[in-house]
Amino acid sequence: MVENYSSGIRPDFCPGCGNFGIFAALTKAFTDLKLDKDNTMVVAGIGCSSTMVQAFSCYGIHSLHGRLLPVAMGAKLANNDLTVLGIGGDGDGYGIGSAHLIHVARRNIDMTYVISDNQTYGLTTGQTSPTGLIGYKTKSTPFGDIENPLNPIALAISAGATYVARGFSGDPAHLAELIKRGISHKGFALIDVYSPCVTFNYLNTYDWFKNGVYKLEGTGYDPKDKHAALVKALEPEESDYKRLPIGVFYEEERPTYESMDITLKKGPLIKQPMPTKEQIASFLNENR
Ligand SMILES: Cc1ncc(C[n+]2csc(CCOP(=O)(O)OP(=O)(O)O)c2C)c(N)n1
Repeated sequence: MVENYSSGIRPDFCPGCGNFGIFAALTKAFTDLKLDKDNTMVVAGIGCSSTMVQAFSCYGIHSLHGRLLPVAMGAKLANNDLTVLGIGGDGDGYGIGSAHLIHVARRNIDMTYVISDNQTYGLTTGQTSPTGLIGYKTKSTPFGDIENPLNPIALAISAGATYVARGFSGDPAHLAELIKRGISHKGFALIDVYSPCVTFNYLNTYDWFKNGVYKLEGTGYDPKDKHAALVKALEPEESDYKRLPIGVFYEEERPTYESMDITLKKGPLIKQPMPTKEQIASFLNENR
């Protein structure tokens, strides 16, 4: 039987929003991987992109702005048999939530984080975000953005993420393959998705992306080489955003946090017996 991952709630993005492509790619990835709905959890932050958590019929939490990673990590550590995904915007993940990103990446928690990177705070009606480009005019930067944009791919690789990819919401079939590979990867997978905000971002439009994106696959690029990955991550800024590589930048096999944690080696926490009152009391006494 083909699982239906739709909750029946339709995402209410603006017509033409890139998030539709991300939603389609996620649905395709879930379907192709035949994910068990009872064993899958999607955790979202707050933002337009985050609202898509409601459209899936697996477990889901709409958490706080910038706090999806601590919630997702908590879920994974409570039950490391779960397939955990995070979905949110660039403001959520690279702004208010950026410190969490660094530490979840270095711990190599086994989860997949898909970021809808529209270079804008969509839900709050179009302020510039940490990935907004210099010169980008918004309500918060009426004379153009003067802050250097953050490079999410370089950040994730240097922080220790073991799967780092970038897709384009205008190519959902390609994006679905990146998401499938990210979910199948054992460790922390970050998938940054170039995604036009047609309502508030008149700089990074579909045409702007289409003129720059090209696929790494088939170029002879080796995603196992960390140095090459960091050089490749710099390509957009060094080409003045004329060349925008998409595909897998980096992939490494490294033990996950869960596989090394002494308690989780005994199995998922939720399947382990609760400590007795006496055990807790003796533990507290020992550590006085
Ligand atoms: C702690 C906190 N600060 C600020 C906000 C207001 N807020 C809600 S969504 C958002 C930014 C949304 O942008 P992004 O994360 O890029 O997602 P998008 O809407 O573009 O998908 C902000 C600043 C909030 N909800 N909570």
